Amino acid sequence: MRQLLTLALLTCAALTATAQGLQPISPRFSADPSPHVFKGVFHVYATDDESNSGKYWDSTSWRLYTSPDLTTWTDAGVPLGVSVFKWAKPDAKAWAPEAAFRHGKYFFYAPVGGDKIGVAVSDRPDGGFVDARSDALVDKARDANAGDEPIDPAVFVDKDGQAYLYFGTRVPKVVKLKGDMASLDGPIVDVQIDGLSKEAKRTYGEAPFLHERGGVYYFTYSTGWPGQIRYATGRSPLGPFTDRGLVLDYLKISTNHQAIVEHEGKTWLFFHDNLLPGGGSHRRSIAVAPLVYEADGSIRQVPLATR
Ligand code: FUB
Repeated sequence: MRQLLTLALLTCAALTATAQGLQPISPRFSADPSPHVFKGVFHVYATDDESNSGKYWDSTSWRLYTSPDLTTWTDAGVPLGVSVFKWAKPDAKAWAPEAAFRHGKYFFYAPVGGDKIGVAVSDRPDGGFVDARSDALVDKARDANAGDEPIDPAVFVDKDGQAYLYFGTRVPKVVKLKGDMASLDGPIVDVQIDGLSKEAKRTYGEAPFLHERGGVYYFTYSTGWPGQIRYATGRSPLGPFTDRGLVLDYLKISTNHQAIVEHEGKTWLFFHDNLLPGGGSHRRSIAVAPLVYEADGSIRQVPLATR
């Protein structure tokens, strides 16, 4: 009976999502997508809203979903939890994750407890992660200019091999990473976004993310709670960036968190929304939509109605 009910709910969810032009990638509540293509397979690391209390984002482990084609998705389970980090409290909350592949290793960047970012490493993308250090990579109490809330890490590796870590709530931060991908290389600096209206300037929220196309660096982020996804462009991963406009308007959810991945000449925007039955601000679901560039390199706003 329970299985029948679950099936009915899932069918209902799929229909609802189709009506909105969106399909959640999983029937499991999940958020803050970090999409990557590893060995030709999409890997999406996520905050696990299914295992939180339903009242707050207090899950203590992350979740992984994989797909060969963005249509068929597999729930690959728990790649790691905060328990990997011995310096973290066992009940520290596990928020928006990030991953990277370098030197034959998979790195996982883990915001833990809202005030630290850990880094773990593994030989495979779906598990086996161990702490890459014995302390946090970023620590609000230790590192100058780490900001009020060092969360939402995003890693960008430039063509010259230099890696950058972006993070931060309310003020976006960037810092270079050393070649080991597990140590900071220099000071943490604020990301400068020029050309914002006074109102927009006040509303930088979270979810900083960087990607590059044709020598242009695109900095995307969420404007707050609730959040639009906006973008700015620059000529260096360190900025400054100039505001270019909206990527995604408000959805029916109190947060948003985007990431962009390119594969086989196509670009995809991952984000979260409220698509599943029983969904809400702490029960989010991940969706993906094509991202289209205009001839001048500007991003066409993703056509999802404000809801
Ligand atoms: O999932 C918890 C927090 O909500 C994330 O860190 C933010 O990006 C927001 O989506």
